[in-house]
Amino acid sequence: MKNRICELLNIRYPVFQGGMAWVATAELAAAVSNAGGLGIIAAGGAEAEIVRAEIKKCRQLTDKPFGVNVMLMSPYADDVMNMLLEEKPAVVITGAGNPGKYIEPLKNTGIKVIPVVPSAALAKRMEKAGADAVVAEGCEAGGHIGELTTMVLVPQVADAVQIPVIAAGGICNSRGTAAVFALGAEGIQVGTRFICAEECMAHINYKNAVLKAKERDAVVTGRTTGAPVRALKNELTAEYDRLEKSGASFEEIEKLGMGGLRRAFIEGDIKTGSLMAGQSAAMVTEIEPCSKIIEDLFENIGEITEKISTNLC
Ligand code: TUI
Repeated sequence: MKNRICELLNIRYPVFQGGMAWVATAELAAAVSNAGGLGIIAAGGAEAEIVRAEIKKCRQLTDKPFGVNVMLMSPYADDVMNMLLEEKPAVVITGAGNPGKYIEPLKNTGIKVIPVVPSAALAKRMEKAGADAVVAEGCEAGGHIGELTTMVLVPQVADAVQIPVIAAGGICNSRGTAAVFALGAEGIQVGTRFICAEECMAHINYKNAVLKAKERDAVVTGRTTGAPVRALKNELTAEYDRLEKSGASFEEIEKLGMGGLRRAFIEGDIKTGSLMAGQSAAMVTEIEPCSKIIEDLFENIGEITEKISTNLC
């Protein structure tokens, strides 16, 4: 394929692997980049030197471009950004906040900057500040989410900016790809399906929980604290709900979640771990190599669009 995203980033397929905290390691990112997409290492809540080591590992595993996702709620976000100015990955993707102050230094270093936005208003601000593209992420996504669905967010962002838009949230197959391209996207970001990639280092229990998930299993907690998170329903999400309803403080609720991702990813604790995943978990049914996942995301797009034309007349 050849479109603005492929040309901007020098990649074969306009697909980003979501920057999932803990899940998006050097191994996963390198496998995605080697398969022609954009692999992304997630900084999550990690210290800068840990992220630097992942970048170095990724460079051992691929000579293709890859990105680093910086979660702006992390206490280490400033340190991570300073480290990235030295390491110069091809792309920095930001999430969970406004990256305004970082855009200029990153761009001056030759790094492409692609913020995740939950609204058209923020997309416009990011374009003005010099972003190269934006990821419009709907609330079908896993992890920390905004308010709007992919269906209404993507067309509004696509109309609001001239820079390319990558759609995220709920996309896990070629029908999803065709749908968001119809909404104005020029690329896709896929998270949940890559949890079940062969090259993903997540504990097998976490992968199996995604494979087993049904359509209503990826639930949102934390709406009252202002930091809603979508994850697979388990004892942890039930306890979150209970605490929220009891009027517990933000700190108390935060404490409950600490270490949850680690428990899920490393220990395979599917009861009390945080199994962040999007609504598309219900459509993920196999553990496969990244190359197969990427091919499948762009398979038969011609047939799908033909079917749309037939159904419309
Ligand atoms: O960032 C994500 N998803 C994430 S981050 C994460 S790590 C975490 N761990 C524990 C608790 C909470 C998070 C897990 N999943 N997605 C991108 C995203 N960015 N979604 C929403 C936003 C966002 C929200 C507000 C981006 C910008 C924004 O700006 C607000 C402002 O300041 O204008």
